[in-house]
Amino acid sequence: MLRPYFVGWFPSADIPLDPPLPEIALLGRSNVGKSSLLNALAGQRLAKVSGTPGKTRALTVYHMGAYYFLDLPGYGYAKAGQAQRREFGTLIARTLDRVRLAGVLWLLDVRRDPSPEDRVIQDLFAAKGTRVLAAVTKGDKLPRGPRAGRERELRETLRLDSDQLIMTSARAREGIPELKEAIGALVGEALE
Ligand SMILES: Nc1nc2c(ncn2[C@@H]2O[C@H](COP(=O)(O)OP(=O)(O)O)[C@@H](O)[C@H]2O)c(=O)[nH]1
Ligand SMILES: [Mg+2]
Repeated sequence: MLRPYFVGWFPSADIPLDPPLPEIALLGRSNVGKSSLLNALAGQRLAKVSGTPGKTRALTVYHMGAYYFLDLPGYGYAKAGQAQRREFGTLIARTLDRVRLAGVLWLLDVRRDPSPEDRVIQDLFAAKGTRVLAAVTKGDKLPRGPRAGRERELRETLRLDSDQLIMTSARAREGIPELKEAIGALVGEALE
């Protein structure tokens, strides 16, 4: 199989991608563990893991073999200004409008309750009719018992189906095969 690779960094969401393949947008609040999960899925260091949030400002595209990841900047960065937030809102909305978008991989930190911004984003998914696959990140930060309870709790508050939410840990490499399978299903549905 082709190794995943970085395609490019784009200032706007209306860029054509060649060859045409199903696309999955990657979205979550900044510092949620997006780069780490992306690297775990790719099996190599594609994205830079950083302790400093708010770095990515545009769309970063990765070729993943059967599909593209469209990596969006993390939202909820406290130091982002009004103009930047507005620009970012437009980038997300336009990305969700892309014709080949199979769905969104939405990342949620295991230790945090969904924020008001998470709710706004979820409303946007509903308004756009975007298929959602939620990955809970940093599962290793909770012992197994509380982790299972947390998983159930998140599924209930966010009204997600059981196959729509997957517990992962990039650090412990847990939930990665399950997540790959769920992404494969989403990509497969887009091709039907
Ligand atoms: N314990 C733990 N920490 C993680 C995990 N994934 C990411 N982190 C940490 O969370 C911080 C942000 O990670 P990063 O992948 O850069 O998140 P991003 O800002 O969403 O791209 C870094 O300090 C990572 O080391 C994980 O699975 N477990
Ligand atoms: Mg990152």
